[in-house]
Amino acid sequence: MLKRIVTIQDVSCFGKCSLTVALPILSAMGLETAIIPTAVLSTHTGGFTGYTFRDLTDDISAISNHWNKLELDFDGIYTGYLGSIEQVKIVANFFDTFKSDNTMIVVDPVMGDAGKMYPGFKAEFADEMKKLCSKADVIVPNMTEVSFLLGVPYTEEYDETYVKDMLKRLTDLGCPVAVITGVCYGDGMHGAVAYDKRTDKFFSSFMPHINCAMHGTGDIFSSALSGSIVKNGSLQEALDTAVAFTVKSIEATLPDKDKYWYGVSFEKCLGMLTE
Ligand code: PXL
Repeated sequence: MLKRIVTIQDVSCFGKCSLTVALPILSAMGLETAIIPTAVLSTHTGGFTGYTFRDLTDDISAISNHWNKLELDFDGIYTGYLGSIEQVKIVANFFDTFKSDNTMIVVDPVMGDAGKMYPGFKAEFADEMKKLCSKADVIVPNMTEVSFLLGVPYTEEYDETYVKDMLKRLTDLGCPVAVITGVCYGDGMHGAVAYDKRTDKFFSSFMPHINCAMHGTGDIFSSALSGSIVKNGSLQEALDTAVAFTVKSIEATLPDKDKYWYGVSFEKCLGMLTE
């Protein structure tokens, strides 16, 4: 039987991130994938200027109300980029309506990268995002988002002890599992580290670091992680799948990276996920 996931994030019509990445990845993994688009932008905001932004906040509750009447249920709910504090509150209500004992909620608290918030985000957004994280089963911040969620300074100089401490503090927000993405201890490896508060166990997956920052890698990672967790339930397997798929996708982009500066050529690697 197909498992069913709904992913809630924006449509960036050009540029390969959020829904245009999540939908193909989750479908390739063999999940029935429903979507709720939270906004439609002509491009993403990372490197493009003059983009359009149509807010779909009112549609989120309307879609949710219709689905509630249809008595739809989901094995997974995965949220990414949300454009306003109001949207985060509405998504929290969506969790309350659709969460059952069998629903795995993954929140990627998309807010920024490389120590900075994305355009249009303000500090108060992080407070609302913290509340959404408290309702999740798994949260997937990068180091920048960790700093906004926990109110600690952003740093690129850290060690394993620091990451483990941050993970424990993230689960204190209320979610049983936290995953930090884009972890690099300066030893030539790059990957993700996770903590499961219920068993007090840490997990990690690393591959050799590729020294090239690309847009959309976080969404690729979170999509593959969410798909794997909903399908199989194993955190270690999900980390390995998401790290390998993200790294292979980055590698596949390198030959044409100047032409495709706006996104990752993950399409070349989708076959890894269909097996
Ligand atoms: O990849 C995260 C993301 C999602 N959606 C939009 C963005 C970004 C990052 O810049 O601009 C619209």
